[in-house]
Amino acid sequence: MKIRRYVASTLEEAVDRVKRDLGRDAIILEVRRIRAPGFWGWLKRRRIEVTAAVAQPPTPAVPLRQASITQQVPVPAVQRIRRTNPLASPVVEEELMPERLRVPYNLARHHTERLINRGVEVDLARNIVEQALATIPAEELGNSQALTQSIKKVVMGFFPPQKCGGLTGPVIAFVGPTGVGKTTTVAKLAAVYSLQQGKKVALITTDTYRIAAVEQLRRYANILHVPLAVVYTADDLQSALDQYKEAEVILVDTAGRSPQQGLHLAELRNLLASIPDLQTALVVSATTKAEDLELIYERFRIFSPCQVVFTKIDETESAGTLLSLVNLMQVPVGFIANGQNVPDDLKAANPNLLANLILGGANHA
Ligand SMILES: Nc1nc2c(ncn2[C@@H]2O[C@H](COP(=O)(O)OP(=O)(O)OP(=O)(O)O)[C@@H](O)[C@H]2O)c(=O)[nH]1
Ligand SMILES: [Mg+2]
Repeated sequence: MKIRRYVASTLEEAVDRVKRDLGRDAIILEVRRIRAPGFWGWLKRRRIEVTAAVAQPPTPAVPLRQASITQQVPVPAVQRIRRTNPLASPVVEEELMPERLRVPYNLARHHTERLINRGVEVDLARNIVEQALATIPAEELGNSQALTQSIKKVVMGFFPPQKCGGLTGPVIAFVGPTGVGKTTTVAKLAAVYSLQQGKKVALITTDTYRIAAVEQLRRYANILHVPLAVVYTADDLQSALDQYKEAEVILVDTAGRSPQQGLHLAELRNLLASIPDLQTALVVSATTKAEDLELIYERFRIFSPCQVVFTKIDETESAGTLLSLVNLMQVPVGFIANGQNVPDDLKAANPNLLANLILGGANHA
């Protein structure tokens, strides 16, 4: 009898290889979920190990009955696999795992699952926990608190330092997908700069596509007693900048564009490119699905944003998507918005605040 071992990512793949290699008469002796050896192996993706056997071609010296094992087990391959398949059983893992690794493994798995539940992508979550474990001394590997603290440090390290010294101006444009809260954020920041910091503030809007959009910003401008210019063309923009040259901070609101509207985005980029010393902030809602982030990043990177503003933090329990975007763009988070109230629901971001948001507060064990 020829006995062979096959390791593959899926059961189907392993069985295919058995069939190709040993033929259709092969029988499956055992199916196991395995991991790479050592502690790190337990944190990696599991593989499937299939042990299969096939009878050697009969020789005259061996009676045919003994040589043909498949004849003794006339069961279709799939059924045989089901019978011996322990894939659904976590008991196998427990049995296979060395005793000393059981507690740290379960702890690492718990923390990884928690990150995933909070919106962190699977691979990123694994990566964070692996990095966190790497900084913990061996004797502390089973200590949940040590792992919690280490995870927080790793998450904090994901936020790059400020590139443009914060959103200080003189001119700051806010770009981003539709309805994420650009205009509301402009109003909140206008209040912070003018009321709290006593700066001379002016507003410009390029969002002339909807009358209501101009009206929305005009209401805030009137309440705050700051001037507002509505610009339609590059010339309008130039005259508004000339008109507001005494202002310390000029906030520019733009029309929301879906990431699909590449052409409109290019037009907007060309318009904004005429502004000297412009800082651009990308406004993204924390409720954005992880799979949409990549497109947002691809389309809005043409603006070279120097900061991200995360809005609608109050609307989600899983702010982990924030980490994916920052990881993708390598752009610092300047502010987070956690509600509709102008100006109260806006906070300056820092790595500690962001890590708590992602991990679910200080007690995230
Ligand atoms: N819950 C919550 N709602 C917010 C937040 N920021 C803005 N909003 C609300 O989201 C809605 C859209 O806000 P806007 O500021 O008009 O969004 P926008 O990005 O300017 O939209 P467009 O100009 O149409 O692309 C409004 O109802 C805001 O009150 C926030 O942080 N949390
Ligand atoms: Mg708007």
